[in-house]
Amino acid sequence: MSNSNKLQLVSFKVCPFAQRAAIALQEKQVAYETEYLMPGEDQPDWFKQISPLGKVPVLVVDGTPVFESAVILEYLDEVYAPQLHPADPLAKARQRAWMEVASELFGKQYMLVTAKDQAGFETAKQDLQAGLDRVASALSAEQPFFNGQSFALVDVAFAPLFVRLGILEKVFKLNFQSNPRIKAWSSALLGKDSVKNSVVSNFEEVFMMFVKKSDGYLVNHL
Ligand SMILES: N[C@@H](CCC(=O)N[C@@H](CS)C(=O)NCC(=O)O)C(=O)O
Repeated sequence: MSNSNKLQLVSFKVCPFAQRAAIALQEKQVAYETEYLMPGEDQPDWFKQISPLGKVPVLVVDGTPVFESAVILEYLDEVYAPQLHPADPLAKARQRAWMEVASELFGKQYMLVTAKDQAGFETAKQDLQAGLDRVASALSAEQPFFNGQSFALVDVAFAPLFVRLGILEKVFKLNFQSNPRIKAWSSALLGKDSVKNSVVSNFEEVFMMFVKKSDGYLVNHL
């Protein structure tokens, strides 16, 4: 175990997968540098060499690249305290599985923003709501986090979704949080310093620029 690795996070400012890594680093109070690339551009050769799938995030640990956000989270959780995954293998397996659901919902949220027509927008909205309803049924009855009182890696995985939904709800008068348990979870996640400090200070502006640039049904009709 080493706490003195030099860490560099390669990221896009709007990427929810990259935000996960930043939240875990913040939560564990680990020093790191962030290198922001621009989405949709031909990326530099050094990035192509360290990212086999051509995607962010990549966490470079003393020169060794680690890619895929869930893998990065698990690496950070093994090396840096506090441990955020449950120790019990079954509880851990279950939460890893729900982290995959979060990734799926990032995709639905992306489709909500980028859908070009009403049908695509409505489908994405329904899929997102249905997904949130499924997640609600998996949450602990005890509030506020996924497991109740303790903030876990599964909460890290979902938090970027709620950051973006919060902005979309405010700007476009949408409502994805009619379920009180989801609402309490979302509020608790958005209130955490690690979540607030995991994005650039003008994140809402940056995210809304991405929404406008997407030129979808959402920005043109709502
Ligand atoms: N499964 C990957 C997904 C990462 C991903 O989709 N990243 C997007 C940005 S949010 C990306 O880099 N896409 C390539 C591009 O836009 O050029 C993970 O969990 O890290």
